[in-house]
Amino acid sequence: MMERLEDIAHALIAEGKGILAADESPNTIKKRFNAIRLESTEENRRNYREMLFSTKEAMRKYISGVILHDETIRQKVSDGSMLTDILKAVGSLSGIKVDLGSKLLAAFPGETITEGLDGLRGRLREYYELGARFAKWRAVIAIDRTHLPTRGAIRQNAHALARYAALCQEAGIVPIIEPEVLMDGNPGNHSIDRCYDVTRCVLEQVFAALGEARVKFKGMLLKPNMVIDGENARHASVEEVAEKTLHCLKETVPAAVPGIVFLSGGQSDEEATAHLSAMNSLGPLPWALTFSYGRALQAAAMAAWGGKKENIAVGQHAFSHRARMNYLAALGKWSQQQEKAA
Ligand code: 5MM
Repeated sequence: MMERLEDIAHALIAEGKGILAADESPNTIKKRFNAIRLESTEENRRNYREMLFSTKEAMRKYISGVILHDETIRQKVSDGSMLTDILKAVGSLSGIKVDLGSKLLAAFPGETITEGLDGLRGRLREYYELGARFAKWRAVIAIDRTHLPTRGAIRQNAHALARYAALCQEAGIVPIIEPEVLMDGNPGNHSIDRCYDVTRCVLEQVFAALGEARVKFKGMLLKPNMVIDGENARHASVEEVAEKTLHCLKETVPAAVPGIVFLSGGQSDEEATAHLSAMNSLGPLPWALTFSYGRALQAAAMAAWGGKKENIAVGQHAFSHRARMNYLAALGKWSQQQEKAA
């Protein structure tokens, strides 16, 4: 059985494979289901996730692990087995979102702090028993053209990420550290250079806090945003995003970290794939670069499924396609031709 933190981390980033982030909290999944006019009931959430997890080709070949919500890790399918048994059967690792969401940070207007440290040691013990071998904690960093984020908010979020990561490693669970500088945030009109400066400052603070908390870099993964201009001011080319993101990561992320698993953060499906592939084609790199996408892996599949049993196969086909495209991108081998050939 794979129990060393390093082995788990390596399995998550092996040979072009990446992570499916399917840990939407009730609020988030409700918004996604609203778009396909589906009520967010426990049964619909289970059916949706069962549809994804039983996509055999995608799960076996391209997805190394799935980040689950607390509800999902405890959920059973109709024959009484656990949803996580489907993951085990295809050799995919179970991960768990352990943060309790971002809340307004007192004295810092417009900024948030992620909660969930109280009682975390006990929750991690339980999640380990339930089969989780990796976890995720997302810090949300607001960005604008001039004032946000503040150093105070960055440091407080970095501190929380570090305490979370040390507790995970103590429990035998690989922490995914997700400091997300919002790409689709309001007003979303900042330049790519502003995103570079903010991301660099955030990653510097995060790695300083991780070092102080004695987190083992070899037994963790980083889930960052890409360096990109705000959603309402998109000008940068694929090459510029790839170069600036890599430059920023090389300046801040120690080579001992085995892998970087990006979030997609409001990029279109194809943008998220193209950027990842462009970065990997600029190797060799000190760490593996792959994906831990939520929206960019799921959006097409969810729309094709639409909550209907008879659409399960088309939903799975759409999911398999995106998973394969991102697998190719993680190997630096994605192209427009492959996108269209499918
Ligand atoms: C799947 O969404 C995750 C949970 O989000 P909420 O706590 O807001 O419900 C989220 O953390 C996600 O993993 C990251 O934002 C990356 O997902 P994207 O969609 O940006 O790739």
